[in-house]
Amino acid sequence: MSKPKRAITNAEVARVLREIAMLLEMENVPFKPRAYEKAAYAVESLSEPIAEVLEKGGERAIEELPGVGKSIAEKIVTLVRTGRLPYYEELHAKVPVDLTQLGAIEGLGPKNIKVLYEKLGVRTVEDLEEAARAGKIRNLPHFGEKSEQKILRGIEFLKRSQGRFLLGAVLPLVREIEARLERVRGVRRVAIAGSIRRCKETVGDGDLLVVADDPDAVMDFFVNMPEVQYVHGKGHTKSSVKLHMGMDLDLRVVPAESWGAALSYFTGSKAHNVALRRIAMDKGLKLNEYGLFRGDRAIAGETEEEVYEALGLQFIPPELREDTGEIEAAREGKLPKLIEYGQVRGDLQVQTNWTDGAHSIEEMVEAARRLGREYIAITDHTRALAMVGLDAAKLREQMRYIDQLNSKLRGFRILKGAEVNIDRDGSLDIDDDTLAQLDVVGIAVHSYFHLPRAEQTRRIVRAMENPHADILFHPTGRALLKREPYDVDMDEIFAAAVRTGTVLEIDGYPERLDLRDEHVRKAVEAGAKLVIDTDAHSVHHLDYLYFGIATARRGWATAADVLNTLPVDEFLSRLKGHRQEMKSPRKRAGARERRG
Ligand code: DGT
Ligand code: CA
Ligand code: CA
Ligand code: ZN
Repeated sequence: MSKPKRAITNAEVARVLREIAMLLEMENVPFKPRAYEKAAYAVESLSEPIAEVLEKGGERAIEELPGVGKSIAEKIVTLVRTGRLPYYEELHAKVPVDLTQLGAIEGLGPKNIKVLYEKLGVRTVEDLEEAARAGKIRNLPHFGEKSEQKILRGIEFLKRSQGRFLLGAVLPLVREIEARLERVRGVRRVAIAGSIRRCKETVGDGDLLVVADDPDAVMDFFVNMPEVQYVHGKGHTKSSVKLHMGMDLDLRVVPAESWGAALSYFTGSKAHNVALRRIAMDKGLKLNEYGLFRGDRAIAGETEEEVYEALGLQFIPPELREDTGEIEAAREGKLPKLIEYGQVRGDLQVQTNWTDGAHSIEEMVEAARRLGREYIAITDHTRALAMVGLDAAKLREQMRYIDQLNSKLRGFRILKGAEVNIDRDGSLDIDDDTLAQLDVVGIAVHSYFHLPRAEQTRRIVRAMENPHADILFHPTGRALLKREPYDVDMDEIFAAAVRTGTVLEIDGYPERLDLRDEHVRKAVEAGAKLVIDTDAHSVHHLDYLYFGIATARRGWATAADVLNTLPVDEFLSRLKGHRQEMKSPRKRAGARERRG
């Protein structure tokens, strides 16, 4: 069967560009690998399909992408127009291995992949596992028994991650499909259910529900969408498809009078559902996806609210439905009033083209304003990081520049910040005098990820004790589906946060979501304060705030737990006041005098 020709996706183009970067690195080509990586990143960050960008704006539009020069633009054009790229194919022929999969294993860089191929013929992750289990890797130059073990752990992690997708990678598409379904004739209601509605950080498959006058028309529409690669099944009440991006998507048509019961059932989680059903049984009722029944008579089912009410529970927001205490709390009327999606006023981690971001300070400000933010902190990386970081002099130059920009702005504030590296011993890589001039000092681990637990914990706590440190960025350093967090005693971090007044970040970048939901809950219980931000490296990332807030909600956080729900002046005085009070009582008096 021949399939209709399909435009190459942004993810596929990015993948080829990344693999070129890896292949060039294997050959020790200088600079170019980084350029290809940047280009991959730019393509991936596009909000529009690259094929449409090309069609509308021609080759010029491709060249105008941040970090894309003429030569890479030409290659992208070839790839998009023909679906192939001879330049890539020639390079790949020399090391014909599954670069993306092998490269996804932590600690395995392009050069190692090349050695593994040339010495052991490793082409796939399966080959790699076999070689590692046979003890063949420890004998290679630059490898040892330790790296062999590490590779095996990396493979395990990869297997566990397989078949799951980042919420941030799937939500825009599923929402778009939701909107399209709303426009199908006879469709009365549409909702996203399942783990996506609960805002779980990764998603197995997508679940959509509709109420429709003509179910077959919806199903026809659904299985014929251009994103569909394969139809698992098509029926009158349920259809299931596989999308080109790899994820399965289920669509169910439900009766209007069962809408609430079905939405509750298919939102899950399974554990939450089981607990709800038990409560129904205890009341002599029966709960299923069609409604809540006494005998044959439905007593609730049209809305979720009435189902929870009939069960004697407060309404439970989807983000809490994991059976981790929400049902007990709802029964006692003690659910927290969760932070709302519109309540965060400012973004506190934003990178620009002063370092590894794609856009200028002005562009980030403009985009943030358009999204309704009242302030953002510019937090470019400092010195040590990958040669892109700012030193103290450059940071001071950026501060003066921001002062100038601020003097021209009305109703918006740019905060002077930095993402300062924590050195191995817990010291910071920018001097105290410079740090003292910043509005927002974020501190972060970007090196020595593998220190033993006690040492890693001590290192981070020591950095938090620096009187200038305001926020601990991405406290665990995990990369979802990619890299485990570093080994650190989080209870000690929460205690240190309270003791030193250092605020903990919920980084909303979909691959991080760090603190994660469970940690948020513990941090809040410990009495630590939080901020939610995006870690944006491009204007397209600024709406990742949504995922950060979702994580905060999944962690039972209220607006009072999150400092950047405050207007800018109050926010700053809480950030600094809290800190100085805790860290150095004398300093606080001094600051007050200076402020007059
Ligand atoms: P996922 O797709 O792995 O990210 O997680 P979910 O929660 O979306 O799970 P999924 O797609 O298998 O099912 C969607 C919801 O349907 C799930 O959250 C609860 C409900 N559900 C599915 N199967 C069962 C079941 O066997 N028993 C109960 N009580 N509920 C189920
Ligand atoms: Ca699902
Ligand atoms: Ca499903
Ligand atoms: Zn960082």
